[in-house]
Amino acid sequence: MSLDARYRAALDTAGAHGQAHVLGAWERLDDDARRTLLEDVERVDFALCASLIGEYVRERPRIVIPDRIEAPPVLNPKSLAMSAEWTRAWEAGESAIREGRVAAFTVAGGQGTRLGYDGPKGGYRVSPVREAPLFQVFAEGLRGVQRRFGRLPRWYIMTSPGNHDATQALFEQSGWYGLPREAVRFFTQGQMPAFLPDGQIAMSERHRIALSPDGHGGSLRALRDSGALEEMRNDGVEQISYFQVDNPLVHIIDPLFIGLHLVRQSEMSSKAVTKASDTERVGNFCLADGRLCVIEYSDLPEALALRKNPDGSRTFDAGSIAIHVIDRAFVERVTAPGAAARLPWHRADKRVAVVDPMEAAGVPRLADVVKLEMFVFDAIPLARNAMVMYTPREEEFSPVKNAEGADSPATSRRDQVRRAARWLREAGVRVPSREDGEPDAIIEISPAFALDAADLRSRPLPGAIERGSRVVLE
Ligand code: UD2
Repeated sequence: MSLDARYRAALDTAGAHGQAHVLGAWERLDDDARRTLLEDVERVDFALCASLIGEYVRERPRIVIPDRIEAPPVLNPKSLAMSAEWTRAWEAGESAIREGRVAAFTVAGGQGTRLGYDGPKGGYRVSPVREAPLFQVFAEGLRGVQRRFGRLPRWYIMTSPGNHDATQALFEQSGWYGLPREAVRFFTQGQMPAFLPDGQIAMSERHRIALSPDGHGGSLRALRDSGALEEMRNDGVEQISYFQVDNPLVHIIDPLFIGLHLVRQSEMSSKAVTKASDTERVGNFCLADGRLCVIEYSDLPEALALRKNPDGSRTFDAGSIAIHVIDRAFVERVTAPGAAARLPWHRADKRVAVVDPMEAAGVPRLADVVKLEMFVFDAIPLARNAMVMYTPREEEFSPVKNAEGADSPATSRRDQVRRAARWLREAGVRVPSREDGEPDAIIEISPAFALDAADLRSRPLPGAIERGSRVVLE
């Protein structure tokens, strides 16, 4: 189609939804800028925007907390140890992995602004000795799965238009982090425009719509739109092992978790940690009107966050760490055209530089805008038999989110070393301690070498770690 025909079609659609201003600078743009603008405009679902503006932009959506809200049942896998269900779950999980019915899935489309790192977060060098990037740690986890179960799971990675090329370049430059090229599949998530308070779509430049990723909840429809779901179905993938790009401790494919998901016939299962504080910045598992759901920390009323049980323990104590097993068929169901249940949107208020495309000068000014995102955990209440199980924080959760303080590179490296020391001690290796109790060595265990403490016991190990040394088991 010619540029002019595309322009007329775009103007028709945008105009029909009261957003013709997005093309307001057309006459003042050269052809390159026109092409870029059309690409942006063609990415916008104007009908969807129109349906959301009233509810989420002009009005501030009311966060409705149901009257009947309770702590959910959270499975503690330790309490099942050696039971018949435990044995069945192990068998079911291991066979699913061996038979190639499980794919790994990383959501890596976020903008990672808090860490202050320039580039896709998966390229961040996170490991304590080798300084391996997050993507490498996950790739080694997949190789560990292959070593232990005889099958290399396919790895799906969701990027966003803003970091897609840079992410793919990281893989190319690193030789696909040691994986066969065909084991890794990328796809790009959708975007949503930011809105001015009156509902007008905001422009970041006169030829650019202020677009940002539509949240990790957008991963479900991106799985569908990209063809990944169909590919999974053709390849016999039934379960998707979902995790975020920022947590190097994640057990990317966990046979027991997958097995419990299967024996309990859950469509979407989640891992939780005991919260570190009443108001820790993680989602809270709740039972709302009898259905399992997650309420984000920012939406949970303080009274509920602080609520205690008669014995003094915290009522809402199960924090979401964004690790899930999701049935491929469930994603197909909730993303089917015309599906009855859809994920809600969440509003975030930001202050960003915008331009008025109708003004000849197009000088940027700071403005309040509304961004809309979907969260993947909002799919939990739509799932049959949704299940949540505890995992020890020190075993599986130490994300890199902030440059300093909590959830920073320093705390994540510390936790990687602590876990490595614990696994080694459990395997009978002597690990020296400092006076403050921390391991007196910097130790790194590649997930290719061992996936967990039990796996480590079957590997060739030294008798002791030397005080003050730097050790890598890979
Ligand atoms: C998320 C959860 C929080 C808790 C915590 C655990 C939300 C709203 N909160 O908090 O409950 O589980 O993680 O670490 O989810 N991403 C995309 N596309 C997007 C937005 C995000 O792929 O459009 C990815 C991003 O690359 C990252 C992950 O989602 O891997 C989490 O994003 P975040 O850092 O915005 O979430 P956070 O830390 O606020």
